Amino acid sequence: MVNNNTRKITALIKEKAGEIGFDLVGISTAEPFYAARKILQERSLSEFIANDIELLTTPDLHLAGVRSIIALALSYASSAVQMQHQEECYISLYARGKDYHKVMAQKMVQLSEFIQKIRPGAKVKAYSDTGALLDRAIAQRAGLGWIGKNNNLINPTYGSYLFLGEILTDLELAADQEIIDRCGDCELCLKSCPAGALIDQYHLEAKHCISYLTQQKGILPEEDRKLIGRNLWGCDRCQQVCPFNQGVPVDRHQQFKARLTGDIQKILSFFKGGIEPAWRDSALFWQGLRILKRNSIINIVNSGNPDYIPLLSREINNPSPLIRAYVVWALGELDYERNKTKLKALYQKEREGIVRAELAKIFAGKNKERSDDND
Ligand code: B12
Ligand code: SF4
Ligand code: SF4
Repeated sequence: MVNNNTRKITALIKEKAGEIGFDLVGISTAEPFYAARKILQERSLSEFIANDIELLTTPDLHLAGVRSIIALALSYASSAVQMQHQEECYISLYARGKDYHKVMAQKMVQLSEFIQKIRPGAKVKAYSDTGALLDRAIAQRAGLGWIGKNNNLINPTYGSYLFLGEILTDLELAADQEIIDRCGDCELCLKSCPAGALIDQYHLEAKHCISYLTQQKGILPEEDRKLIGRNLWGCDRCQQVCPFNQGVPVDRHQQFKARLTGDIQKILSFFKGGIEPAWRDSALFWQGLRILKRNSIINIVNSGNPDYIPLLSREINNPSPLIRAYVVWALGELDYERNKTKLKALYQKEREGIVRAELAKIFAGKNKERSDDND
């Protein structure tokens, strides 16, 4: 039963959230997310989230006695929506500014402190992409938007370029109404996904998503390298085409203003201890420099531009076997004839299995081409 006192506290918290700078705030009840639980039982989850469906859908397992969840969102919509002319590869909007985990955490601490000031002893626990809870399902129940067919949470005013977070609390707060799904007959996102990762409405096959591939560690199969296309980090295609992202307010937060541009030469010139702070301080750095370099090399191959060969050749003795493996693959792909002497010499001295495997694949492929030509 929501009484006047509950309404008053809820209003105070919402007002404070606005003052702190959150674009959206709503309240969700804290019952388990039964509908999501059912969906998750039929989906394969990526390794970027805990594989524990109970934990993912039961707020009480995160904060004993939880009664309400304060759902929060910050817009990162930017004027730099498409790939810019001078760019060699695309960086998703969410990773062009300051790391949102830090920005969200700082603002959520401010709001949590306020809650404990007005209600001493109140329990609070905050997450933004950091917990084994479903940020989108919580935001949806709190009325911040609906989950679209592209799987993103969409708000009618701000679209889907939103970072989500939540504060669990044992306070009783007045819950908001859910927003009805407005996707209607539209299927633009499904039709535009370059990887075919949206295998059905509301169904993302995470392992095919380009965003997933650019974050996955290690050696990727060749089909996945191709799928990455000209994306250095993440992918925004299914959001770019969404009608609800057209004409939304942009550049609302200084911290998320696009600072990074897809500059392959710059990334390949970085070395451990010599990375520009704006790059280190972005959400794209969480898998480390090696993965960024790997993605740059994949982008070079996908550009098909042999002008990069001298730049790549400088990396042939890189101490990381992962980088060497991708460099030899790239040299073979861009211009085998021009690089074959170099590659064969390398095969004689290379001891690392992953690099030798890439070299062996190149030679086997070329031998096959030759025998096919002779048939
Ligand atoms: C792992 C992860 C990924 C993985 C896998 C994502 C996935 N959907 O499986 C990868 C790396 C691919 C990824 C990509 C992206 N991510 Co991500 N990711 C996460 C993370 C950590 C967990 C999400 C997860 O695995 N959920 C499990 C899946 C099954 O649940 P779900 O995505 O909510 O799916 C719901 C719908 O499918 C819906 N549903 C299913 N069937 C049906 C049917 C009907 C009729 C309806 C209505 C609904 C419905 O119910 C499901 C459960 O709620 C969350 C943070 C968090 N802790 O929640 C961020 C998060 C979801 N990611 C975020 C972002 C920004 C992105 C990218 C846009 C980044 C980019 N530009 O590259 C892309 C978007 C890709 C896309 N189209 O979804 C934001 C989303 C913000 C928003 N507005 O929605 C989050 C919330 C992080 C944050 N706190 O801001 N991500
Ligand atoms: S982020 Fe890119 S690859 Fe992933 S579902 Fe959207 S359009 Fe497809
Ligand atoms: S592109 Fe269309 S179907 Fe996809 S999320 Fe946006 S409105 Fe929904």
